[in-house]
Amino acid sequence: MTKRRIPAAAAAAALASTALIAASALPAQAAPNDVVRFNFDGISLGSHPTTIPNQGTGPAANVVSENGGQVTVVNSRSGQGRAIDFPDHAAPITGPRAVIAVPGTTLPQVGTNRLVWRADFRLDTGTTATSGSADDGDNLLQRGLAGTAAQYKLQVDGERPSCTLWTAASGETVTARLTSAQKVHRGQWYTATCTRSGKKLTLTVVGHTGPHAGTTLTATNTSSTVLDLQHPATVPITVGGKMYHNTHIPRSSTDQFNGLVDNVKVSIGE
Ligand SMILES: [Ca+2]
Ligand SMILES: [Ca+2]
Repeated sequence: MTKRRIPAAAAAAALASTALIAASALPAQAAPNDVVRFNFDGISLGSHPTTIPNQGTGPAANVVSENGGQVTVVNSRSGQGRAIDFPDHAAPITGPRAVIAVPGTTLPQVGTNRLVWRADFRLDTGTTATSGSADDGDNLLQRGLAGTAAQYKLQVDGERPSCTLWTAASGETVTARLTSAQKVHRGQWYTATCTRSGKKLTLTVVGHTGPHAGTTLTATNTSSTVLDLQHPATVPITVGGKMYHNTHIPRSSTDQFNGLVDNVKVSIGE
């Protein structure tokens, strides 16, 4: 029995290792179903770009600004080239905001297909958003808003990563969220990946630096039906905050992500 158990354990360890790599690495080549892929490499260090090249099949992104906000190209974690630094926390409604937006006009619908959306992130240290301020959320990646036709979202509000799906047609919201005991650490790099497959929603968070380095945290939830995600063409995919439609940031509740972002991907279908 012992001889059988050891290979099984080794195989399980190898599988776990493979899964960790799959969850944390962005493959060098885009897959046909990747509509968004940003690695931000090749953009000049220290620059404030207004457009972002898309290595996926979707269109290039625009940087949309309010109150003079801008994004800055900075060094990513080791081996990951460049990253994007979003505006620092600013509680007032007049604070600078900036969001990366992929126009929705030619984006394919998700429908009931498998959907994967992910990003690497490092939350700023220091000031945290206080409840009720105009900058009290940290939205990483999404298409659509709650209460509109459809939404998929990855956010890190309160240092607790979560994935959310919503459709008006079903009237259902499903969220997979880490527990309060699994909060991520500010100033450290993570990869957060949301996967919707059938009724199942899975969040996987892999730590790269700091106390969570090499640690994988997961959360799952299940919807009552397979949510059929249908977005109006005017709704963009956004990185670093919310937008009402292709040109407008909600100033009162941008949910501006305050920190660094890299290796963004949205993949529709198998
Ligand atoms: Ca990069
Ligand atoms: Ca914020």
